[in-house]
Amino acid sequence: MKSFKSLFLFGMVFISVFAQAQFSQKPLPYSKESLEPYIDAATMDIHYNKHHAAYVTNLNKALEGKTDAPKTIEELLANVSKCSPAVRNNGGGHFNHELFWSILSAEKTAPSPKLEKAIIDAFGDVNAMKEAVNKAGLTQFGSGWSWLYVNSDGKLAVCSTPNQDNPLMDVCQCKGIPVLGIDVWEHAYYLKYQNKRADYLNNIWNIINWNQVSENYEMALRKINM
Ligand code: MN3
Repeated sequence: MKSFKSLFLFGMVFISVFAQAQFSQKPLPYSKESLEPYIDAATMDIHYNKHHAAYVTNLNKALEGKTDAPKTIEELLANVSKCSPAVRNNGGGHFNHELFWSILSAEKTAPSPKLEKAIIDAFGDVNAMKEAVNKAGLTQFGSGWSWLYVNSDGKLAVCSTPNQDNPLMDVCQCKGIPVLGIDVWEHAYYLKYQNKRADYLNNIWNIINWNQVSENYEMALRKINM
């Protein structure tokens, strides 16, 4: 009995010392056809099953043996300046895509009254916010993301980031908590829109899951005020 107990304790210590973060993709919350005609099924399939999947595989590979690395993706990104470029690119890629899938939906939704008020306070009206997000996405040179995020003052703001960076990263110029992110890498739109990034950005507002964005806004406010 005693030896069983010590074996158990040894096992627990072994697990806690050698446990490392293993990240995985959440299933898509809708079928890959459901966002058509705005995002086609082939793009969704390749984007989720190839691009996003590769970020997760490569993130887990980059963290192999790094037992002292933060265990949550948010913590990892907040300390990404101490990590390898592979962790920055693939950790960002994983977080950004999980957010992206969750803020899209074929269902018609609208911003919560609280989010709408915050948008009006920051941008004047909802259309001006959309224009700001589109402009940030359109002027992002090469691959990157356009963000609506809550800054450290608890205000909504817009910025774009290159590659797979995001406002959670300690290396990012604009810091805060993203509530909505639009992927402007060509792999997100090229099959349907070819070089017309502006058309993709204009169309994506037809499939925004405002219920999720409103929830993200509430969660961001809670975190900022913590
Ligand atoms: Mn992508």
